[in-house]
Formats: sequence, structure tokens, C-alpha cells
Amino acid sequence: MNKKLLFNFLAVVMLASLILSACGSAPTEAPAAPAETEAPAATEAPAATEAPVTAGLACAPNCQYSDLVIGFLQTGSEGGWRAANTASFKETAEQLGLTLKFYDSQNDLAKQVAGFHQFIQDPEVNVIVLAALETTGWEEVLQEAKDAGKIVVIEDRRIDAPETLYSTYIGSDFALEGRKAAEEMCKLLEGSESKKVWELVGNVGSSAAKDRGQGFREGMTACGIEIVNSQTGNWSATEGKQVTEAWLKESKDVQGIFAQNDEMGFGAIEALKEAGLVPGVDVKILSVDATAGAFKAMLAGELNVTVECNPLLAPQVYEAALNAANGEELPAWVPSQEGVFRSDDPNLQEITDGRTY
Ligand code: GYE
Repeated sequence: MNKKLLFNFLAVVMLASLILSACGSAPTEAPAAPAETEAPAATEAPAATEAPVTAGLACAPNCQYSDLVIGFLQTGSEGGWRAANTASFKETAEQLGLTLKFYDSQNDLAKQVAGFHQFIQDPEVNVIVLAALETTGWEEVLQEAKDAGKIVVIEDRRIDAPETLYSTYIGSDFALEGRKAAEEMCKLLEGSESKKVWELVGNVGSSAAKDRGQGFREGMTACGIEIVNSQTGNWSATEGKQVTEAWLKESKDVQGIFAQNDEMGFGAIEALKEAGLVPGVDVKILSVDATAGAFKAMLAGELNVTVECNPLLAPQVYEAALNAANGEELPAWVPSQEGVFRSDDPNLQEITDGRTY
């Protein structure tokens, strides 16, 4: 057999063997995948807390106010609204015959958290009431309180935490207050060619500041208000005045000031007067809270509007605590009912005389 013929024969033989081996190893049916087994149901990661907060106290279902020992974590004493809120809790505790342990957090978040732990460890305390300085950072301590069998009621300021970690929240709809403020500022600036507004913000981490600011921004679009300055005055008259003074050094082209609480509004009023402007006339002033000082400023014509924020929450809070102590499930939020007061109200003096704070 000549070489060429031999090479071709060998090539054919090799090719044939390759084909046969390939076939031979033709992948067999891939082994049947194991019969589809039900994937194990993903076990739900246990929620931080699954059961709603309905476990009552040992005295349930016959707990009385006299059975309650309430640890109250107050923000501090930053102004008229806070003083009225504190008075409501102390006076109502006496009227109802419950025991109140009052903790002043001095507007310091670390102190407020420390006070919370203190009440969790206090064997006498069976209910904890929190007026939160800030919206975040409460989940861990709330879980500890729940594990310790303590009832928690949130008052005044809402928090960002699972609703199963506390019995209820009793406080205002701050976003609604912000929308009301914008609606009133639109009325005050009606007909004004320019609608530049300065905003004095409360403690920036607090729900009251966040939600009032959001509500105002939602409402102001209706009339073309423009917020040209916004800065915290930390709820205080001193800081509200300092911030307004700094703005006035830059420009006096402002038509309205939205102060997120009365104290900062009072500071703005002082700054305007010292700059030679007439508050309530040259610049419209609107604040929130409706404290006694606001009615005094409206009667003097220096404040145009105050949007009410009710501080007298203790009766509702204590009733909720008692119901929770008796194992009742409560609504997640009980919003306060509130109004608006204006300096041009013909009955303003009578309304002022009838106010309790
Ligand atoms: O507006 C302010 C106080 O949380 C609603 O806190 C409260 C606010 C109030 O410092 O005056």
C-alpha cells in the first residue's frame, strides 16, 4: 500500500475511532436532576418582635391607675410648650393617683437613652413614656423594655421603630401642622409680588421638625412661596434671634418667616425690631404651638398666626397606659385635635383669657 493510501487509511481509522469514542461517551442523559423537591419553605426570619404588644401587667384585667408606676422620659425644658406638657403629666398623675418618676433628658439624646435603660432596670416601673428627642435609634432599647415586660407609650413625637415594640403613639400630626402653616402663610402673603420666606427649624432630628418642614413644603406650592433661607434654631428664642440677625445682615428682602415653634418666632421678632423692621407688618410672622407667649405677641400685633400643637397629652397617655396594662390592643397612633389662631381674630382677647398654657 503506497504511503498516501496508508496515511489516508490511518486517518480514516483514527477519525472513526474518535467518532465512536465520542458517541461512546455521548453524554448520557444528564442524570435526571433530583426530583424537584419542595424547596424548604424559607423560614421567615423571626421579626424583631412578632406578637403585637398586648401582654398586660400582672394586675390585668383589673389594673387601676394606682397600680401604674410610670417612668416618663421628657425631652428637657426648652420652652413654653414643653413646660405645659410637663405640667400636664405631673398634675394629671396626682389627679389619677398614679406614681410618676420624671426624668429630664436635658435635650441630650445620650442622657435620654440612659434614662430609658434606668427605667427598664427599675423594678418598680411598669410603664415607660417617651417624648423622643430624635426619631431614630430606639429599636434596641424598646426590645429590651418589651422583653422586660414593660409597657411603652410614645407621646408628643413619633419615632421610626416597629409598631409592635410599643403600645401606641399619642401626639400631633406635625405634617398637617406644616400644611396648615403654609396655607396661612399663603393668606398672609396674598397680593404680595414677592413671596420669599425664611424658615427657622427645630431640632433637625426630631419628628416635629422633619414633618412640619415637609408639610410646609407640600402646602407652599399652592401660592408660589419660595423658602430662601432655612436653618435650625433648636427650638430656642436665643438661637432663633441669632439666625435671623445673620440673615438680616445679608438681606432684608423677606416677606414672611415660618418659625417651627413659638420660641424661635419670638427670637425672629426681636431681631426684626432691632433691624428697624416692623414684625407682623413689614414681615409676616407665623409660628407653631399656640402657647401663652404667642397670644401675647399676636395681641401686640407682632405675630400674625400661630398653629396649635396640643401639649396637654397626659390624660390620653395615662388612659392608654392603663388600657395596655389591662392587655388591650391600642391603635398605633392617636392624633391630637388642634386649631389655628390669628392676630386679626376679633375674639382674640377672649380666646387668650380662656387658655390654660
Ligand atoms: O413644637 C416645641 C418643643 O415636640 C411638639 O417641641 C413638640 C415641639 C414643640 O420644643 O416647642
